[in-house]
Amino acid sequence: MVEKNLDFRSDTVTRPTPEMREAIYNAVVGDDVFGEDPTVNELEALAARMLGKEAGLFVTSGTQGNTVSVLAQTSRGDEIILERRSHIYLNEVGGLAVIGALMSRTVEGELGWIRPEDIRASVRGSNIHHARTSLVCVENTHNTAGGIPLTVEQMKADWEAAKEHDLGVHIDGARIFNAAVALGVEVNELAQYGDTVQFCLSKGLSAPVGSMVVGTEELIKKARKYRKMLGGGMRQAGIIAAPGIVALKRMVDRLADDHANAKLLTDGLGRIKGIKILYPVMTNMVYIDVSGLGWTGREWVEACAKLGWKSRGYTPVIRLVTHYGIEGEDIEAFLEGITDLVSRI
Ligand code: TLP
Repeated sequence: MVEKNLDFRSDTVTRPTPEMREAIYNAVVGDDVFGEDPTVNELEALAARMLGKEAGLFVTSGTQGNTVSVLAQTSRGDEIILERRSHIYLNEVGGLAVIGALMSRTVEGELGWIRPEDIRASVRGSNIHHARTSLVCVENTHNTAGGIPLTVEQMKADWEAAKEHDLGVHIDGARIFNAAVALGVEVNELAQYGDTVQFCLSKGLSAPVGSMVVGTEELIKKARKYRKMLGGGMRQAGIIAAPGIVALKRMVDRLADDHANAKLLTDGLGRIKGIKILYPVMTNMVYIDVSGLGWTGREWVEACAKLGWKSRGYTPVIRLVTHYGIEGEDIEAFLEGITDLVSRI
């Protein structure tokens, strides 16, 4: 029986499954800073294998994973290319500048995809006045562009443009498994186009804590050192790595249910006059604009609360995320309730 979690705010709210809780209890642990935690080592090897990389690193969060990946591939004073609404640029507390002393060169993507010609056009030349361009960061799925999965072809095109200029590529793949499931491809087909890939265990995959970074032995060695610098040497971390192993073994295929529920939600909300669906819904995110109802974001949040749901909205544009703990019948009940509330405006 799945514990209900009627919360549209994010897939970060997912709670560990009973199997994860059992794995936590039974985890064999050691000191991970000495490389001696067998459970962490197993998780790192599993993640690397699944994504087709040489090595893996367990980190505390997506933000820490992105930060150590970027640091491993850049030097102070470099410029890096990012999509204008990427999470690394917008939502990671300016760590690039503060920790990496890096400059950001942002480009406008096409539904989150950085066009290869924009990579080529953004690379600095050898002019003595210019910073060195060293890295491109790609986000898949792209969160603020509607949870859109970038295709293998799109990833390949960006990779090729980057490599023409000897740039590194980092994939912020917080939800790369959602992308793979939605596209019907193996995750390593997407991951092959990143020198480093960060993905989250604690979002749709429902582990309570943590993310992974995967890449070459050399890059992971550097990233591990930066993780230590940032306070991410976690000692008996097998306790939190154990549910990550369950996440990778058991929770990937079910992401298709979250995507189906997002579609169900989209179809229902799309039938309500005054609610506008903002992006194609391909994974577990639905962005809507409720201003056509005459509602603010706050009024939407209050309406959801009346129905027993948590939602988040600072503006009339709302992101609804489906995840473990939300079933099709919950979405149907929500749609019935919200349709009724709207009809009484
Ligand atoms: N995203 C969170 C919030 O920070 C917005 C969410 O609710 O979606 N990359 C991407 C694409 C992300 O969406 C997130 C988290 C991260 C990185 C950072 O992960 P954490 O929160 O583990 O540091």
